[in-house]
Amino acid sequence: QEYTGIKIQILEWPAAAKLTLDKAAVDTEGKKISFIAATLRPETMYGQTCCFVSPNITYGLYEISPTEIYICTSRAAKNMSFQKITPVRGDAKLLAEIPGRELIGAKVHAPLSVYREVRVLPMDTILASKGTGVVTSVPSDSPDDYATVIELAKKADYYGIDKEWASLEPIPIITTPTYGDLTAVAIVKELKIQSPKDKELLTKAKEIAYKDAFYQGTMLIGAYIGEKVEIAKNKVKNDLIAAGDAFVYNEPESLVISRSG
Ligand code: ZZB
Repeated sequence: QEYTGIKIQILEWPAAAKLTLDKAAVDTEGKKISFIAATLRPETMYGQTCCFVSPNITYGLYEISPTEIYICTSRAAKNMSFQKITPVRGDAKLLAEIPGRELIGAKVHAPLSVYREVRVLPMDTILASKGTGVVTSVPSDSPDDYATVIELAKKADYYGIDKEWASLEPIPIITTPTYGDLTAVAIVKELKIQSPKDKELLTKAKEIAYKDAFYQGTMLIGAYIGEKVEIAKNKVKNDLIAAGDAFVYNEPESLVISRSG
């Protein structure tokens, strides 16, 4: 599986994370520190409304260069180390470990998003065994993301977040003849999905959403307005990479098979 690793840069740490980093004596001064979200949909990055981490996963800060640090699972860092992403082959230098729940509320910059600053929010359904353990939220085009932000806004207190963090409007990114301008919103309604726990329905919704956008979709925003998604996808990806905001991240085949089993 080929993902695009999107760099979602930290602008402001939550207090709990700051404490942990201080204890680990991590020097963050003047460094670019980014969550790495693994996505199959780089063309939807205009519509990012938040960045998800799992409250139940421990993340690592990995030194990528003297000035750059990535946040992801250790499993992903190991994979990256065999893809010329870390300085030393087979090695990712761990600077500190940090529990996902301490990262919630961080203020971040998601490249291309129409929202200049977004927040890190919890997503319970993130798998540690897939991607980087970080998921960027595009509620307009990802049924899982839409179901999750609705749940978070509904039960903000329970999740320990500000309701506004989960209440940014989905942005129309892609239009299709079948589902209109907000594919995920339309499919979640059509399948009567009630919560992020409706696993089977969400799997079905995701498949429909992928196919619909890829084969029928046209871009409504960004540098490739009016172009087919099929074509724009790689152009947006290449632009993100050229700008230093993304890189190609491959997942070993065996892991791709095991995650669905
Ligand atoms: C942004 C995005 C926008 C995504 C969209 C999808 C969609 P797949 O198809 O099963 O391989 N993802 C990445 N890592 C994880 C993880 N560890 N646990 C749970 N979800 C994860 O899933 C790949 C997609 O699932 C990725 O692409 C990511 O969300 C999420 F409009 O990134 B995506 C119809 C889907 N639309």
